[in-house]
Amino acid sequence: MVKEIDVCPDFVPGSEALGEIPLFAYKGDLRAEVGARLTREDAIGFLEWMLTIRAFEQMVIQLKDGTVKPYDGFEFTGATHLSIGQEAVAVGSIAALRPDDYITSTHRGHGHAIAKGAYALLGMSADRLAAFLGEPRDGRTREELLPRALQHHLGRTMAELLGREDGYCRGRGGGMHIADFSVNHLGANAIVGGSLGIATGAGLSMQRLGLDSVVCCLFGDGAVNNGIFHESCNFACMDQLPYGLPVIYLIENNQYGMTGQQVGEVTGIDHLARRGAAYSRHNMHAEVVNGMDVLAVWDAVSRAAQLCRAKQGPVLLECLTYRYYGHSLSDQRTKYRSPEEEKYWHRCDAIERYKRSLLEAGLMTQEEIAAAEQTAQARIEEALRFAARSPEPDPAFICDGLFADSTSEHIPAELRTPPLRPMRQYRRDSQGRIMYRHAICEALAEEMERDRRVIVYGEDVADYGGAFQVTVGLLEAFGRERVFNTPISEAAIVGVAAGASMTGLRPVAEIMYIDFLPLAMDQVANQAAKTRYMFGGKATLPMVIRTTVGGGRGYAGQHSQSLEAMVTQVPGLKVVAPSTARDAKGLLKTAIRDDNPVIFIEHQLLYTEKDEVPEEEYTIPFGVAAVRRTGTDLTIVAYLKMAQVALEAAELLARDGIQAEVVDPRTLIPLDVDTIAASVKKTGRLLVVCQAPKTGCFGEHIVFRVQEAVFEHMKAPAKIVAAYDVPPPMARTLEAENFPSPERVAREARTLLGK
Ligand SMILES: Cc1ncc(C[n+]2csc(CCOP(=O)(O)OP(=O)(O)O)c2C)c(N)n1
Repeated sequence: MVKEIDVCPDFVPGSEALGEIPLFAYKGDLRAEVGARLTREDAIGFLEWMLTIRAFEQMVIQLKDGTVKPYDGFEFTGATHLSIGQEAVAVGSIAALRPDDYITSTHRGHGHAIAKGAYALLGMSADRLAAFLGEPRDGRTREELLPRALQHHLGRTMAELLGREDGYCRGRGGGMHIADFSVNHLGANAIVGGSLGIATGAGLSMQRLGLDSVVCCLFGDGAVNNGIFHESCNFACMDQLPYGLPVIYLIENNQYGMTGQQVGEVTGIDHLARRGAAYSRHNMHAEVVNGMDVLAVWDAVSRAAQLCRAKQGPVLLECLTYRYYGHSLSDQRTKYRSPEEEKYWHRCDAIERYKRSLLEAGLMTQEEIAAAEQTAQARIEEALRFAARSPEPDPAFICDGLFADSTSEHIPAELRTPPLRPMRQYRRDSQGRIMYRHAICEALAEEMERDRRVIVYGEDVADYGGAFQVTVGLLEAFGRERVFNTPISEAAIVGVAAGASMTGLRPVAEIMYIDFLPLAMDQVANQAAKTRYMFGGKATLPMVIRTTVGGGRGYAGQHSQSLEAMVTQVPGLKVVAPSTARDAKGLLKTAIRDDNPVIFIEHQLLYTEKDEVPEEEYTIPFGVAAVRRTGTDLTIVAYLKMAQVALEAAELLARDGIQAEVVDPRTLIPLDVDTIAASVKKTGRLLVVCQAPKTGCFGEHIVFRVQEAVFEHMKAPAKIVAAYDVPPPMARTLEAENFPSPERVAREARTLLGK
């Protein structure tokens, strides 16, 4: 489809005006705010939660240095990234959000988790508080339940820090990875910048599902120099979206990465907020905020949330603050920063400053402030007692929570949405066959019609129909709301899918070549794959990443690799590799309905291959291999294009009277070891064909699993026919040598049989 916008030459001299980015614009004071935008309780709550966060982290120091031992023999393990000094950012930002707004957080996220949970509980009814406590309400009022719920929240947070079963993530995440999906905390992230794509995806969900929640993505100054920051901000601002995504990107600028200083060292700018000028015509409403003033942060985030809800997001805020301790408690901060610098920041401590404001405004007395401090301390001590009593996770359940066993197989009929225009029907030939790429398109169209939460996006997939013409017609049928192009931003493509899938959509995203997946590997391996297990088995991520393997066309090292082993070794992903049109359709439909991240690998050399594909509805389950050809002399295992190569090799062998059985696993994770092993038990010999280089290829895993299962039935060592351990070369002769051929497979099979 020809694009609506013509891009014509326009060489008129002029200059780009970037506009101003306000610095420290907040002029309000507490006296004026109370009664206007804040209640007295709100104002006191700011102090209460800043004190609680500080008391929590001071307890971490004592646990680490051994001054506090909750029981004999206690030894602190795990990370100690403290945010002492930064409390105003956590409390000011989260107090400005609604309980149904989302946050993402960082390795320095105790404060974010405490504030998000607390402000969510403060907004809950008595019934919900009782449910949070896991108790019957028994006629108790909200006022009776709230203090216990807040205490339980702190207990669960501390329990996670100590790696206990009652922790928010059942001890699977620890202090660096706390999340509570029930209050829309989408997770702390120990990968610098790791949550930016997720937050952007959550913003996409809000936009596409017509919800008016906003997403506040909290991250450190170090993340601003990471590629995913750029990809996410650009994604959230792109003109193609109906309006900018409702995301507040909040830089918690505590002046240092680990030791790296943003200003004067690792960037060339004075304020990181200036980066906003690169992404939208109004600089993403960027603003620099005094992060040591809880009111200034609360004001900025309140205005940012308003902008987002008014469909004018996203917003970029830079809150200047300081961490009083090192990067972690093991870091020697005096090696890289001066005592004078620390002294200056301590002088504008957010808690002390705010106490003065409360006193000056007559909202609290000295005695009330002292009592609030004692309450905070007592709550943390009680939280520690709770955590220490909580059991350690039972090793017998180590695999609990890796995969969701749910699917969208049974969904309400109202999710069905007919296409805007009828989708083109692919006509079967006289043998009922259609092409592999058309079968994939049919699967996408059927699933989009069946469930309006399914969206399709990727580079060039909309108007053009994708680099391989697989998605042709989907834009016309389902509209740009559900089929859209992305920038060339592989990390954001996957990160957005993760965030969108965690918040209500069922995205199917395309990475054009598997060779480009390494650009997105943090999002694939550390985010999508880990989110469920690491956060205690609670999130579901119904997302599919469709990608392709090439080869055989002289495209050389960066467009011909078979990188499936890069994803099969990451727990938390399912990996599908269909070799026929029928399988491609049935397996893709299963993938879209699965509540787990699926990497769906297609083969470019199969796109025009035809196969019989039923017209009636069907799906194919994961973990069920197909025996493509029966035989008695050896078993050949192969998938994707190699399954076809194996079948051709079997024909060559048959001419010599050798009967090969060909097994196509169809899904690599889960792998149907039983079917493959049963075949080898029968034939006694195994040959695996892989397009990937031999060292570390998935075939090695298949061989290992088979010998583990049926070694005593094997008449000879297994063989692997694979590519050489080199990048795929371009020259015709070299590529032909590298790419396993039927002749080579047949030759190796004969050797295996001693012929
Ligand atoms: C991608 C990545 N690179 C490096 C690290 C190691 N590391 C952990 S925290 C950190 C500093 C992060 O600085 P910033 O983003 O400013 O957050 P802060 O620690 O200051 O809160 C570094 C380098 C990491 N966890 N992830």
